[in-house]
Amino acid sequence: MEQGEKPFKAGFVALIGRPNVGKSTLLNHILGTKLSIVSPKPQTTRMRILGVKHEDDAQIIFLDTPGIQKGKDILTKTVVESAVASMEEADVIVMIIDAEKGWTREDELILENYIKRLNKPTILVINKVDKVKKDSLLPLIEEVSKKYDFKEIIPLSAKKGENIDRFLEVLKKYLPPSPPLFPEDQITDLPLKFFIAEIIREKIFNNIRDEVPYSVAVEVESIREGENNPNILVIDAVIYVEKQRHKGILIGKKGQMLKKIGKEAREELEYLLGKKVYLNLWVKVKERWKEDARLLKMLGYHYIS
Ligand SMILES: Nc1nc2c(ncn2[C@@H]2O[C@H](COP(=O)(O)OP(=O)(O)OP(=O)(O)O)[C@@H](O)[C@H]2O)c(=O)[nH]1
Ligand SMILES: [Mg+2]
Repeated sequence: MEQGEKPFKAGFVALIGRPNVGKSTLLNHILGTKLSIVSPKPQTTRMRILGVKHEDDAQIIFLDTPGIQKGKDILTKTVVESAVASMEEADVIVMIIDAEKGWTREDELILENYIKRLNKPTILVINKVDKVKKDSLLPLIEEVSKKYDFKEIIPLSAKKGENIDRFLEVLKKYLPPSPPLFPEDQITDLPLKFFIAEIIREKIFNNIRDEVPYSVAVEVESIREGENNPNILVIDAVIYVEKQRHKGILIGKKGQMLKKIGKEAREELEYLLGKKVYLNLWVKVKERWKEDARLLKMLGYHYIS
């Protein structure tokens, strides 16, 4: 390092907030690729998703987390636990709220139960500013600034990409000086089979209404190269549902729904992986899979206390 040059910085940044505020959308926008799945429904993300933003002067390691919520089943406890573990691991916490919804009771609980206790540098992001009039922002900024000693309050739009450059510049201020922690060409630690399972789950979230997506877990059983052709990936995956009637809805009339989900997942995987994909999907009923600790672990939902 030459004299006067700023030191390289690297550190972990946890994206925290209640479900549906746009945490995963923000991560994807920053990385410029789809890494974490997104849907209009709450409780989409179920595991911590690590994404590395490589800059000339810093490495920002984001931890996208499941929305914090109350729930009694082991799955819900496990996913919230993974958000808490990410906060504990982080150098900086980014709490995200929704500009349109304002400061809600759930936001208050996250602040009281987690952020205040951890007492780490915390930045507040007001997301979805594209959905509100600019003059409604000032009162909200004033309101939230009284809640806690946030290091910064940054309004942005994860979807439209507004004000994200400034957000990244601000974040860097709070990262510790450190050499890079990940190799230059690595953007995640998510194993391919979990990534594929997530893309399939996203298509289910985006195609099926009501409670069915919450009844679903996806397990990729095998990924292999095509015989005589390494540019083909053959993927076998099982979709678990809790109830027989969920299976019927998922498969749809004459198998149309499962076909549509399979097609959308295959097309996106081909685009993201740059390979031709054969995707074989099976649907199985497994009652109470959300309570099955062994299966949860196999599905990548780890933090069981
Ligand atoms: N208009 C608008 N919509 C947004 C913005 N950011 C996210 N959304 C939408 O909000 C919904 C939820 O986004 P996600 O990124 O899945 O939210 P999340 O916080 O990761 O949700 P969980 O994983 O369930 O905790 C999706 O329909 C997004 O398209 C934004 O800046 N503006
Ligand atoms: Mg998410």
